[in-house]
Amino acid sequence: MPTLKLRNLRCFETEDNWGADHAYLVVNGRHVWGPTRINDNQWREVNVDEPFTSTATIELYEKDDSDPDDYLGTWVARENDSGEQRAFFNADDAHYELFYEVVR
Ligand SMILES: [Ca+2]
Ligand SMILES: [Ca+2]
Ligand SMILES: [Ca+2]
Repeated sequence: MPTLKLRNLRCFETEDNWGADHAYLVVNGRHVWGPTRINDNQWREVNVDEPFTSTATIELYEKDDSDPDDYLGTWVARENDSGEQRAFFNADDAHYELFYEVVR
């Protein structure tokens, strides 16, 4: 079974207008990482391994306390992705990149 190895998350622009975002990741419907504070031009280690079959749907969200969490985008990783890959999340005027690898 292939394994999705999530390496690190880079934030170029947060969703929140004031202060840091609280980013979290969901893979195939499962909450796998975060929420973790991250601000513009920062990065965070993720280091999550998630086995999957065929495709893995990665979603990034931003947690808010006083209103619903914000959806920042979806990236689909595939079984035959080879080498280091970069996923982009650009919804809601945010800009994040996630480095990952698929190991078979
Ligand atoms: Ca927000
Ligand atoms: Ca927030
Ligand atoms: Ca919100």
